[in-house]
Amino acid sequence: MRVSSVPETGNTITNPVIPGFHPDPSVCRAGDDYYLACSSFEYFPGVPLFHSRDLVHWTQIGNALDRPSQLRLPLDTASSGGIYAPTLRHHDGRFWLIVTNVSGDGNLLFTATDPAGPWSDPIRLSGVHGIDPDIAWDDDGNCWCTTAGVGQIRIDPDTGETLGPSRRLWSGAPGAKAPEAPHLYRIGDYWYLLIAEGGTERGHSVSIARGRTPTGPFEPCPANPILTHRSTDHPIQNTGHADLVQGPDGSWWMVLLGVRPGGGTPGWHVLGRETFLVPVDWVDGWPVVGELSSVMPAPPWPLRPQAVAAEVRDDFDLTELAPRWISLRQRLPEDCTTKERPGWLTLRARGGSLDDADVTFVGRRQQHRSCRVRTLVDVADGHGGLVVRLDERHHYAIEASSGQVRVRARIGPLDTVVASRPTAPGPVVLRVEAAAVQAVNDARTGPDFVSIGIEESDGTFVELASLDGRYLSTEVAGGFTGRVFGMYASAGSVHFDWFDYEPLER
Ligand code: 6LW
Repeated sequence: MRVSSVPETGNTITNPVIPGFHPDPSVCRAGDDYYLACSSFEYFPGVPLFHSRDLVHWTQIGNALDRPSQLRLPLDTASSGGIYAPTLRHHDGRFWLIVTNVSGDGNLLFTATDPAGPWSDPIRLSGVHGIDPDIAWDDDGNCWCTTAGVGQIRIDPDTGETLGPSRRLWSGAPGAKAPEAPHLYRIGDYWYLLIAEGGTERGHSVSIARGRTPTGPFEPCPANPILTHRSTDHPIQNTGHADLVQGPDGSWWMVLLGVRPGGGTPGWHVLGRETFLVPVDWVDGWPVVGELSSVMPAPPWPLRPQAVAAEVRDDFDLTELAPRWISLRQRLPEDCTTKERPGWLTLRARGGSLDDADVTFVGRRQQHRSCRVRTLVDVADGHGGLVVRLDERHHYAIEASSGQVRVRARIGPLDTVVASRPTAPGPVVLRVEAAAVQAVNDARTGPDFVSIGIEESDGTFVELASLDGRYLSTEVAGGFTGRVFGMYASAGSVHFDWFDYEPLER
């Protein structure tokens, strides 16, 4: 069975264009092709990269940082540490990716001739301070690196050397917190400095300033913020961290992050920050952002759905894992392999449990508010199972060991075995299902329920627990990531024959 990654209805498209934990989008165009990169935090491989021909349908073509020489995430990398906020650009025949590894290596620059990889080893930018680096070139060949704050320094992109002092450029609205996510562009007669401000929570917003040179001075747009959903009851919230791009017809568009809170008050979002698309007009030399909604008019060019849509089932028949699969901090080939038992994914425990940084884990992002995940696990040689996790301190898991399964909920300092049940000898199908709450009759209603259980040999679902999903939300757990469903090993070796991810909505 195949599912389309982005739904369309008639002449409309739906947002988010990249659902699930895909924040801080940065987009660039190379001829007829578009590429987009996102933050990845404590996960390895890092910086998921997407390709599109129409800005609407995006296919993951890889992860830019897929070798330990590019991405060092030591075991003390905190959840929501690691890789923040890339900028992706196409310049001078090459792709350039600049990111911050907040867990040690600081600002790093990578290049590639093909964005699907391989990407270079990092060029370290030890003289560039601050997160959210942007990279832009002026007509004289100067390369400007602009960071949150908002500050700017000239760099040599081939060596990573800084050239001259760092200068403060513009910090958005007086008193607004967290001016960040700068992107600098030459558009027409002006240089535009796009930023996010107000923090990445409900106050998030996008503002812009312009100047005659890449170094300013910058004049703020009188209509700032040019996009925010703060203080509204809009279903898409926390809108900010944007990047601009031209469509195939020369019209302007913005990609940005937003969240979809569910339930009553204060609203809980469980999928992390997602990537949305919105049209942009220009009036008097300033961008005017169109209405951002979950269903909006399709762009005027032909839509180009990608041939490869997300498969429901991964059978682990290939020697390499598909790019959607992510691990925690590192992926040691000897602990995670499809070669030991062909057609199965074998995970070997390193000793840690789901509460620990070094758990052997392979997962994929939850991308739909309602969805079903199933996996067939063989625990003849160990213990392990299926988890939906936000971080080490917030997860619900069903763990199999010889002859039994146990459902465990970890919510902050609380850790409870919610249910357990004997199982028949042999492999067992574990199942976790998220069901979004449709109607909120009480302000205290959570965003979804997470149902956890096993399947009998005839496919009948035996629910062992149904847990309130709010405890696996960003509003409860904090941080910058979203839910990930994963397989893990907590003792010995655990074998997974297949893993299904099935959207139960749109
Ligand atoms: C990122 C910052 C932000 O560096 O959140 O929403 C931080 N914006 O720009 C982590 O994603």
